[in-house]
Amino acid sequence: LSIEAVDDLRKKVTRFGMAYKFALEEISTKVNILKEEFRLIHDYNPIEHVSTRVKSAESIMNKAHRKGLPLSLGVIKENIRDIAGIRITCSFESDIYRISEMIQSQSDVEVIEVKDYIKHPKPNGYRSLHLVLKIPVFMSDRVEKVYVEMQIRTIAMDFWASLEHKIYYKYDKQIPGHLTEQLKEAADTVAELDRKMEHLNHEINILKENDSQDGIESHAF
Ligand code: 0O2
Repeated sequence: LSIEAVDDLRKKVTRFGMAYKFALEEISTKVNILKEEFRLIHDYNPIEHVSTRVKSAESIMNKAHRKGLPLSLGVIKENIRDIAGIRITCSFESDIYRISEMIQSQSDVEVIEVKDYIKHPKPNGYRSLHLVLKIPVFMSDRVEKVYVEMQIRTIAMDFWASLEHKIYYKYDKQIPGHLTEQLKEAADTVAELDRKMEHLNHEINILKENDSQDGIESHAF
């Protein structure tokens, strides 16, 4: 390769990475707007925590290799759809679907895929709602459409997933059978806890409504 060609490639790769960073900034702004506006209108905050990450170059290359893809920017851009990732943690399961609906209904967001691992948990017990979205990023000379993977889960689901993720890598992706079983049991307990918390929240909301009808003030956290 000539010096010019290497320089051109470097610019392309840098620009490639920037588009994902900008896409995450855009989607984070959308989530923050929902969070603040929802708190103002409904006096309630459905979002506990938000984190974003751009997949590392090494991890992108490993995934491309695993999927048998050639190392071309165009092919990677189209086939690896979780380079930009945003994870939203909520208190209750119903908040997950509320947020998902609000994001999906935005006119500049294209919904590519919805994977509902809450209604259909993975065999290991993993539960979360995954959305693959495509959003426009306005660059200086063009509009770049970028895939973003959004994971929405409860605090309890997140607790389970972070432990499972650590164990998965500790045992080099081969979790011993007795741990797999215990993880599945823990996932069932998490699902039961989420159900109980949802029920409690529902009862508290009814009490709050009755209180406000009786003129008693209540404050949401
Ligand atoms: P990391 O380190 O979190 O980025 P795809 O090949 O993307 O089309 P895939 O990989 O099956 O299909 O996509 P899926 O099912 O939507 O899962 C992608 C991400 O969800 C994973 O990213 C994890 O973050 C999370 N996830 C999925 N299954 C599990 C699970 O069983 N346990 C835990 N802890 N997390 C899970 P990465 O790239 O694997 O990892």
